[in-house]
Amino acid sequence: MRILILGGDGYLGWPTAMRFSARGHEVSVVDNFSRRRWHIEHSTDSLTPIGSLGDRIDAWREHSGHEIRPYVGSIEDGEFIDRVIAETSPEAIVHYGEQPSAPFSMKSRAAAVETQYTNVIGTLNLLFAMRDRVPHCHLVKLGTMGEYGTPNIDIEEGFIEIEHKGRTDVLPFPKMPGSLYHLSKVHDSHNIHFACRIWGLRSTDLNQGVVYGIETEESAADERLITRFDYDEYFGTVLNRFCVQAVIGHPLTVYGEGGQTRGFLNIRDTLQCVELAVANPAELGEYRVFNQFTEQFSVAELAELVRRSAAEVGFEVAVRNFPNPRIEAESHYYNAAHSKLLDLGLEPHHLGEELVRSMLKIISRHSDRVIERAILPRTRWKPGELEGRVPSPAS
Ligand code: NAD
Ligand code: USQ
Repeated sequence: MRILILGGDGYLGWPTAMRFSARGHEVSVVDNFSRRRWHIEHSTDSLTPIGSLGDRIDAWREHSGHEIRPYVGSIEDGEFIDRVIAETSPEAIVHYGEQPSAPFSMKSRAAAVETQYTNVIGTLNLLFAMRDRVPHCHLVKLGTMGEYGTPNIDIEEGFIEIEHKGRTDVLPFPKMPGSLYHLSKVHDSHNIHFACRIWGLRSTDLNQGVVYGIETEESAADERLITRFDYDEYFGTVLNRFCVQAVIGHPLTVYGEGGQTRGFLNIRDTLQCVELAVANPAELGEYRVFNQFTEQFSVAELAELVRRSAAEVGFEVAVRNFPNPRIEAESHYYNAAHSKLLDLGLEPHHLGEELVRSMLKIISRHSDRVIERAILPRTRWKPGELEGRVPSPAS
């Protein structure tokens, strides 16, 4: 198949590009390197030393004999994305090309506007290019479990049957996201659903949980193919952060009570899920939603797992409850359906001590690159709320 990957220089996009390329698909990637730019702006960096996109593509060609075609530019530029779609004529588009961080989206007006502009307008540009150039193409869009928030009822996969005053209908599941980033994904979902209903496009919205892990089959084969791995306040996800903290002897930063429960999955399963979605496309005019995670954990459970696993290999790890910089429920009901990808054949890699120890091992190899100043949270959901309670980065 001709597959276009948006955000192909990112944490998930690069391993996905290699995976499809390894399977013999014709792969093109789009990226504007904004993730690299955001790191430069914050004086932070990926833990893993990643090469430029061009260097990684060269290394992949040398390693596999396969070509990946790069397009450098922003999906916010409608003319650019239209040209790329016309030139590559994709049968499937995997869309990772967005600003993915909740804290980044809450740090300032400028960052919130950039997040919503990149995510919402970028995706809208894409939908128009698809309508005009490749109306049969299947859009596999990365959404997020955080679109739903933490309602006090079971979370369904995208839609819910509602009975109201004696009548019933199947309607989009109510959304109550907890950050302006997560909200941008809700706006995207509405626009994509609209494009399927009105223009007859087809799409799978993958409401993904929090991803952890470093290696995938392809990236493990050659150091030059490693993906980025972030641990800073903005771009590190919780388990990845805890593993880095464990290695450098920083107390694990549990925000608040630690009862916040989310769906999680291994980066290897992200690739499996995306492959399954591409291999089993939605029908023309269909907008479907898969909840993409394999297990639920609370933040406190993850901290305990990391502490236990690290202790076995000689790391003394303290777990500390920090005042929560976010506004979120710290103890709540959470039960989310996630059977659709399993029905398509997903075979989950479950999280356990062995996996955590393998992450600690890789992190240890790069521990001299850790920028400790980037770990403690500075962004508050409600400025002033925690004044004097969130420790300063230096403390
Ligand atoms: P990432 O930042 O590593 O990857 C996104 C890539 O898109 C980056 O390389 C960035 O430079 C690029 N990009 C951003 N704006 C762009 C634009 N306007 N034009 C072209 N390229 C642009 O993030 P990730 O962790 O790989 O996440 C990928 C996607 O998956 C995101 O949409 C994110 O919201 C979603 N997601 C991630 C997770 C997770 O835990 N990592 C969980 C759920 C959903
Ligand atoms: N948390 C801590 N300590 C930390 C970091 C986070 O307790 O050091 C807590 C947060 O308060 C939150 C939970 O851990 O309750 C998850 O936080 P996170 O930063 O790992 O994840 P989140 O902000 O939700 O965002 C990440 C990705 C995003 C994706 C989302 C999936 O960055 O791209 O959409 O996970 S989900 O959470 O299912 O919405």
